[in-house]
This record gives sequence, structure tokens and C-alpha cells, in this order.
Amino acid sequence: MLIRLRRGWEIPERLATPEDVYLNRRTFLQALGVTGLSTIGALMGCNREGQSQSATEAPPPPIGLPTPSATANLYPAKRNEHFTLDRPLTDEPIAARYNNFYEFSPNKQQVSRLVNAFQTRPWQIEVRGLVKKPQTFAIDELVRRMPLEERLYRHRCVEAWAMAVPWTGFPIKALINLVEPLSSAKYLRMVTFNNPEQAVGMNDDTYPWPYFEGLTMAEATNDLALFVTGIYGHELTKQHGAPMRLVTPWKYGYKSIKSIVRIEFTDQQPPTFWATLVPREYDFSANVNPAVPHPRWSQESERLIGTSDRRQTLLYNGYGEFVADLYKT
Ligand SMILES: Nc1nc2c(c(=O)[nH]1)N[C@H]1C(S)=C(S)[C@@H](COP(=O)(O)O)O[C@H]1N2
Ligand SMILES: [Mo]
Repeated sequence: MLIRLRRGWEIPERLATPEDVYLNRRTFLQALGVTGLSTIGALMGCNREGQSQSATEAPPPPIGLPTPSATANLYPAKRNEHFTLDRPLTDEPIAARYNNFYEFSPNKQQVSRLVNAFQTRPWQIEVRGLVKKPQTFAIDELVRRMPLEERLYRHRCVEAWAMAVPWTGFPIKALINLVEPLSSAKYLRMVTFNNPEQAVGMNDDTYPWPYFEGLTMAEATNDLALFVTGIYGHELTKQHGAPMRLVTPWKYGYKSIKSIVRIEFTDQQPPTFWATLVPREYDFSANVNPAVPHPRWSQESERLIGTSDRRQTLLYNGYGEFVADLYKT
């Protein structure tokens, strides 16, 4: 039996619809008698051969809110009407059950089922490195001090699916101002929580956990760059990266690191999770650009999840008026 094993990140989303991946993987696992979660990643993508069975599927889980917090009453926040969309908002149940969060599963449709044990309070965020005022914030105190607003943003995953979401959060700039970076600070490095007991996918040690990402200072202080603590008018759910995640809508989704515990100001370009795993496929800047194909698939168009709509992908995901100046040479 010859099985071509491929990791989830090795196939464009277009070639592996989540339904195919999920149903065939189930069949596969059953046939092999495999139940170990660590094998799921290795089996992602060996699909499309056998036809999907109508597996007796459990009903979808409710849209899980995070661990109770002291700031739930801050939502919904006032919408900033400056940010408009060219497409309908994605329905919340669609966005809530289609998540890239490898700490829980490499299968986007499984993540929301696996986040229950994840504790998002108490939660602290340490800010350190090249700043005048390094400090550790309790998340609810930080959120209370920040100017929360709602923004409608497009989101474009490198796998060529897209959605449009109402995020609630605050400009990264507001947090940067609190800690006063030194002039030597050129980059922000951000790190996700590390707890394999609460996040079952972290037991797969083929990944360099915990997840890490970075931005230049110019990117981080751009108006568009948000730290997000809410979605669809309520607190951020676990599967979307509670209690606080990054959102940089002109970049591919993998930059928008979830469930952040540490932010460090440095003078060196920080390594990133996906570029560490597959350097020739995932670069540091990760700006959305339809003219630059991924090494194994085109980036010219994208599928809007929950619909059969396919759209042309726009340079900087349509946010050129805000960010193009950052990349002029
Ligand atoms: N810690 C962490 N952050 C992450 C990821 C991840 O696997 N782990 N996936 C990224 C990718 S590839 C995308 S497309 C978005 C998905 O965000 P969503 O699930 O809220 O749609 O989260 C990003 N942030
Ligand atoms: Mo992504």
C-alpha cells in the first residue's frame, strides 16, 4: 500500500475541501484502527480517493465563549465606520467552526470541538525587551485601559480561503505607547501560550511550539494593526484566539497570532513559526499578493467560506491605501 503522506500545510485549501479531508480521514483512521491525535496531521491530505461516507456526525458544538471574565460587559464596542467591506460578513457559525489553530488540531473543522479545556482566565501578557517600561498586564486590566472599537475586516488565509469578520480590539499603537519602546526597537516578537494539557495538538512535536510571529515596528504602528479581544459583538471565542490575538488584514492569516502571552521588542528580525517549518513557502512579511503564487498553488483568487463565491485576490488584500507606503523602496 503506497500512501503519499502530506501535512495539512502542504495542500492548498482549494484542493482539499475540509469536508473531503475530514470525512476521508475518518474513514482512513477507522480502517487503520488509528485513534492517536498525533497522526492526524500526517494523514491530512491523503484524501480524494475513497468517496465520503455519510458518517454519523455529532451535531456541531455551540459557539463557545471564553472562560468568564471581568470585561465581557465592554462588548459590543462602537463600530469604526472607516473600515468598509466589498463583500458580505461571514456568518458567525461558519467562521466559528472553520479555524486554523494548530495548537488544537491541524483540521480546521475540528478546532472548535477541541477548545473546551482551554482556560483563558486568569491570563497575563508580558511585554519586555527594548522598552522603557517593561511590564506584565493582567488581560482584563489591559483591555479596560485600551480604546476598544469594532472594525469590519477582510481576512485572507494563505490557503486561499477568505472571510469577512467584525473584530473588536484596539490599535497595537495604543499598547506600544504604554511601554515606550527605545529607538533601538525595530521589531515586535509575539508568542502564543504553551500548554499541551489544554491544547491537544501541542502534543505533536513535529511543530516548533509555542507559535511565534513578528512584525516590524512600522507595521505594528500602522493604523490597521489590531490586538483583537472580541468578535461578532462579544468577547473573542477560544477558537478565534482568546483572550487576545493579532489581526493584520493586509497580510496572510498566519501572521495573526492567537492567544498571545508575550510581546518582545527587539532589534533583530524575529523568526516565525511557519517560516521555521517551511522556509521557502512562508516568508516574514507575508503580504497578500495575487501576483506571487505560493510555491504549490496560485494566489490569484480566493473562496469565501460558507458560500460558493470565488473572488479575485487584491494586492494587500485591498488595504493598499493604508499600507502601500510601508513597502515603497
Ligand atoms: N497560535 C496560532 N495562531 C494562529 C494560527 C495557529 O495555528 N496558531 N493559525 C493562523 C492562521 S493560518 C489563520 S488563517 C488564522 C485563522 O484565524 P481564525 O481561526 O480566527 O479564522 O489564525 C492564525 N493564527
Ligand atoms: Mo491561514
